[in-house]
Amino acid sequence: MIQVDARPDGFSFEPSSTALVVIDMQRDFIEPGGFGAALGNDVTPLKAIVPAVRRLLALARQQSLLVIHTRESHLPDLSDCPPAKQAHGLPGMRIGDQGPMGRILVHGEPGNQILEEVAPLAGEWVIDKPGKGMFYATGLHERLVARGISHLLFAGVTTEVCVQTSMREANDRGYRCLLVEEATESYFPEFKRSTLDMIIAQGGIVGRTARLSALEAALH
Ligand code: C5J
Repeated sequence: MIQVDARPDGFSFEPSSTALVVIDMQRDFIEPGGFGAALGNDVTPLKAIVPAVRRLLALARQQSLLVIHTRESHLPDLSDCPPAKQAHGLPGMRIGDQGPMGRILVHGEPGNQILEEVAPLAGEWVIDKPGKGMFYATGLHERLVARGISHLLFAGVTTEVCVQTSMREANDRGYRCLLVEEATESYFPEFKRSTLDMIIAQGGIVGRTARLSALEAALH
């Protein structure tokens, strides 16, 4: 059993029943010139977590953890995008509109791809999700149950949207969850801080958080 020094208290897991989930490390959210930047966000903090996500991926691969990558991604005909979701956002910058890196959040478009630096390797799972959370309309829970996965380590962007939603969905389904602090980021520093605080409040109401160095120390 691996024991990690975490907040608000320790996190223990067996590598064989644990997966690393890397949420939405997509060009459109992270690269200058993508959709996130076009919305007026400073993408620099998101780009800055790439080395930490790479370290985490290396650790997971070394320990033969299941590695899962998600993409926020819709079918080209948007049949999997509820009208209410599409209606959100600024006119001309909505899901399916032509963005700076192809159609926004549409499968197969250049901006929808995962950054090369953290690209999936053969055999790793890539989940295209039409929601913010990774369980909605993806069949992922059934696949994880079949694989005997009970513990999830989380990384990716953005902390308070797709990462937190996925972690809450996972908590409700009975997974034990740990968010790696330096491997997640938001366009809004105060939202990241608040999300970490929310996760660990009340005895770790939706999971635990830990420094990457604590996970590395536990696994070496
Ligand atoms: C957002 C995400 N922020 N991946 N998506 O819309 O968090």
